[in-house]
Amino acid sequence: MQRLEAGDRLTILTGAGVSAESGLATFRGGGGLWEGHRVEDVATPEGWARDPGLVWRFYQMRRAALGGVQPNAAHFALARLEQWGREHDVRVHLITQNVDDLHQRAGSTVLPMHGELEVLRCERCDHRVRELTSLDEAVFVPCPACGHTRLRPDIVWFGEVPYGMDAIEDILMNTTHFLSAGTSGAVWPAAGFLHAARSVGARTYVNALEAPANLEPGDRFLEGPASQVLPEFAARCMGEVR
Ligand code: BV8
Repeated sequence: MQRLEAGDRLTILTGAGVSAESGLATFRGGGGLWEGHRVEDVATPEGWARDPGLVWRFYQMRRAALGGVQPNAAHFALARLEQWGREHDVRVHLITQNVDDLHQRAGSTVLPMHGELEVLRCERCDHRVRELTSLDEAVFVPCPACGHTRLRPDIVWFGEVPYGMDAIEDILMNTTHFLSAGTSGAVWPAAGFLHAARSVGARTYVNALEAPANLEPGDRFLEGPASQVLPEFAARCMGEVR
């Protein structure tokens, strides 16, 4: 990874692996979040319609967990890189699949394409509430705008269209460098961003503990924990190490 030059544009996509060392479980592999729960039951609109209480408990547990975790060195490295970019005419875009608030708390500007645990949304009037105070797993939150009985998590479930896709397409078409970090490349359309960046000639880098499903020979694989790999990646981008 050479030092980024003025005019370069770095796009970063993160997944659950970047938050793993902060103590938030990833989705696949041992101890993943989905254990004990079928995806269809807790992360689809059909699951919500079928058993809203189960889905609400699953998300209230994760909303409550945010209060007990902190950003790790990976989050802080990406926030520092964005700040450096502002001072050196390098545009850094951070797109995350994660629904936790750790990138934001580390100081990054984030495009949360799968939504945010902090936000609740009304299915009837589309009113949104950003709060982490209502955490009772047994009590739904009524809509303060229209009185609908229960707000849903403002999370993009399977079968729903991710947020920011138009902006993301523009970002990918103009990127010169792309980093995929902490994602298994199993969920689409996010898994297709690496190939899209490569197809416009971007230099592509991938950090994970093992080769993700969408890794291709042209990608530079940076194996290892994000809390070690990303600070070094950022330092190289900023020319702090050769
Ligand atoms: C859509 C919110 C149409 C929920 C999430 C067949 C083929 C292709 C696609 C499909 C298909 N059938 C169905 C689809 C579409 C479907 C899909 O992709 N299904 C998959 C399972 C096959 N996708 C959708 O439905 C999407 N919508 O397609 O709409 C459309 C599309 C485009 C334009 C218009 C219309 C919506 C998908 C969103 C689902 N919601 N999240 C919630 O979070 O509660 S996805 C969920 O999985 C999370 O967001 C998570 O981020 C994401 C991906 O998981 P990862 O982040 O990658 O985490 P994972 O555990 O898998 O991997 C961890 C990685 O970290 C590993 O690589 C590991 O090595 C690494 N790691 C671990 N520790 C560390 C580490 N790396 C570094 N350091 C560490 N310490």
